[in-house]
Amino acid sequence: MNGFTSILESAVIWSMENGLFFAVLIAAALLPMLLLFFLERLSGPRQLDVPREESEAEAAVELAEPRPVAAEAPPLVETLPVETAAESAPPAPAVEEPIPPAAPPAPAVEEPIPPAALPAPPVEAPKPRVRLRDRLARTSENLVGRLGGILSGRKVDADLLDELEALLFTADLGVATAESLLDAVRSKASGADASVVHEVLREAMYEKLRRVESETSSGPGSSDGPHVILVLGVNGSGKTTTIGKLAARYAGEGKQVLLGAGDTFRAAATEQLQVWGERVGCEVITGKPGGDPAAVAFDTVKAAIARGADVCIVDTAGRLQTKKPLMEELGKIHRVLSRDLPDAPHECLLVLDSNTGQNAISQARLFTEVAKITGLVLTKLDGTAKGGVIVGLADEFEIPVRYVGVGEGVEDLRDFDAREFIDALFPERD
Ligand SMILES: Nc1nc2c(ncn2[C@@H]2O[C@H](COP(=O)(O)OP(=O)(O)OP(=O)(O)O)[C@@H](O)[C@H]2O)c(=O)[nH]1
Ligand SMILES: [Mg+2]
Repeated sequence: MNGFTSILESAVIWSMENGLFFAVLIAAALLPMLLLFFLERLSGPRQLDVPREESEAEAAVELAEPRPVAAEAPPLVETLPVETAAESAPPAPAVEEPIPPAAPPAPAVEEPIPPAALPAPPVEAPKPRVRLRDRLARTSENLVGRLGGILSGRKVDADLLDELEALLFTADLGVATAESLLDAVRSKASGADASVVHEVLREAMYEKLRRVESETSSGPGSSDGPHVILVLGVNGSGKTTTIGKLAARYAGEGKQVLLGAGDTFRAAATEQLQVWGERVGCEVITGKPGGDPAAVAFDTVKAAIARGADVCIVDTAGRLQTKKPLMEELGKIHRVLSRDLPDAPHECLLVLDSNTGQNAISQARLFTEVAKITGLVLTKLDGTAKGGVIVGLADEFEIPVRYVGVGEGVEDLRDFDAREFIDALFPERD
């Protein structure tokens, strides 16, 4: 080092003497910098260069992974595992390819799904109205079909009248009605061609049914305040189902409907009505299980007045017409309905299952003793051969038949129309 300094001193003296002082000064300043540079190169490759290359490769793999999903969205089963995708797609071309800006993975998730991509809600297709004739087919066959068998090619004589009597007595019309129809045949068709019997019976039955067609003015709006309907009947006759169908019909007409779960007796009866309430979109007033049904009836009318409802329909527990205390309970329910609304109930519907045949006549007899029945509903006419009972009911009670139930669907409650009913029962021969 001393040698180096003495060389430097002699060089400076020599360069000062020879006018080269400044050139030597610059060279002396550059020399340490050059030394440092070479020392660094000798100690190994620069650390910064390596990670840069690696990070580019990683970036290539990362970008190569999501792109096929975002750009092409292949089915999941065909998606290659990440490693395989990274291996099969070389990193360099993946980086070079421009990433489509419109489909980066994260924003694609956050973007709201356009409405067109949502699954369409199930739309209940409106069911075509089934012909009443098809629904009454079994009753029609039992009554009119059998008639065809005994009438063909004959005259109306004593033998034929005997056979006709047997037929009418087994057609669930009721004894009195069967006799009255037989009288009509005797007086209008004796000695005539038997084909006339068909027409005589058809018109005689129509006359009986025509008298029990209900007034169209007896519905909601015919009095001030809510139109109150009380629904009665034996177990399983179709009360709750009829209430649901009726509520749907009134709601469809734009009326505000309220239901009262007056069947506090049967477990799940309230829930059954609530299901209908949800389906129809109307409120259901409920009570405690085993509670007083009259209290529910009272609360329902009160709520209907308070809400300004157009119609309120009160369900009741099914009861055997032979159980006296249960039948007396109906009288109480009937009375409390009129506490806040003197005219209520505006309708008291007795629901009768057509399958019970002549027992429906016995039910009607006992229910009319404890409640002022204003209308009948004949249910399940679609699955029975005993629908002839409607003629017997019309004949004996002269209570309007408000509706007929011809199926379990919400659209299967029909207004009773005597002409339509007779036409369906006595179809034109094809
Ligand atoms: N086929 C057919 N079934 C009906 C009709 N009306 C009611 N039903 C069915 O009859 C059964 C009994 O009906 P509900 O409405 O529960 O009878 P309910 O009188 O309220 O019975 P309880 O509350 O037990 O007294 C249900 O399965 C209904 O779907 C109808 O017109 N046709
Ligand atoms: Mg019920």
